[in-house]
Amino acid sequence: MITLALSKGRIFDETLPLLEAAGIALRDDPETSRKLILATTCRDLRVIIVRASDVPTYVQYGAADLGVAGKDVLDEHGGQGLYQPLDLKIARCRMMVAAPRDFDYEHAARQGARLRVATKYVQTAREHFAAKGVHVDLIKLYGSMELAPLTGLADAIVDLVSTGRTLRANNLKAVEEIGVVSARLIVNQAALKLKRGVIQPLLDAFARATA
Ligand code: PRT
Ligand code: MG
Repeated sequence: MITLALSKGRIFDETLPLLEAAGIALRDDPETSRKLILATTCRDLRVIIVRASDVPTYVQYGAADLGVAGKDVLDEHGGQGLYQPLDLKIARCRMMVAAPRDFDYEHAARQGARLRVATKYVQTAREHFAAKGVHVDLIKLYGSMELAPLTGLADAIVDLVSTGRTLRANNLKAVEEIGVVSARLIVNQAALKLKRGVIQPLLDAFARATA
């Protein structure tokens, strides 16, 4: 038996078609069922539903053999113990710095300046501003980053942007791109060696489905 860790929402929704392309369907619907372990039509595969940011942890410790996680989540986690064979090219977005529409970011983020930045992505933000030579006071948040500059908590935020509608609705603008983000298939390194017979065909099917 192998275990695939997914998170509810866009990761789950966009991974389903890839599983279907591999000839695998789910026996339960996580949106209506309260089950956290879902059976599939493949006897050797089950799916577990965890928080998006917990997917790398489950795979790192081998509680799940495989998982699907955003590059944003993997960068924050660090990727220890994980083999990253595939960019699934799903759940795409961009990691951006954003600030109030009238904020002079160019001036505020010059070398040697000091900036207050609120974000869920502390590692990513720290590396980005260190590379620019900008000192940052990082304020860790767990959600609704957009509120931070509107309430005076921070000058700017680091967050994911897909359509840009959330920024626009809150009088914010993207001022800098940090990188492009998509979801990756991750595999526990030990599981890949011990269960290659079951895992490899699934990797091949995913690779064909994303090609
Ligand atoms: O929601 P929860 O706290 O449980 O976890 P999560 O937010 O990590 O999970 P989820 O399902 O929201 O996101 C899972 C993955 O989807 C992320 O790790 C990203 O890799 C990817 N992804 C792709 C996104 C987006 N697009 C996205 N737009 N994740 C979040 N957003 C948010 C963004 O943070 C912002 O609040 O959507 C808002 C902006 O969207 P637009 O369309 O208004 O620009
Ligand atoms: Mg979310």
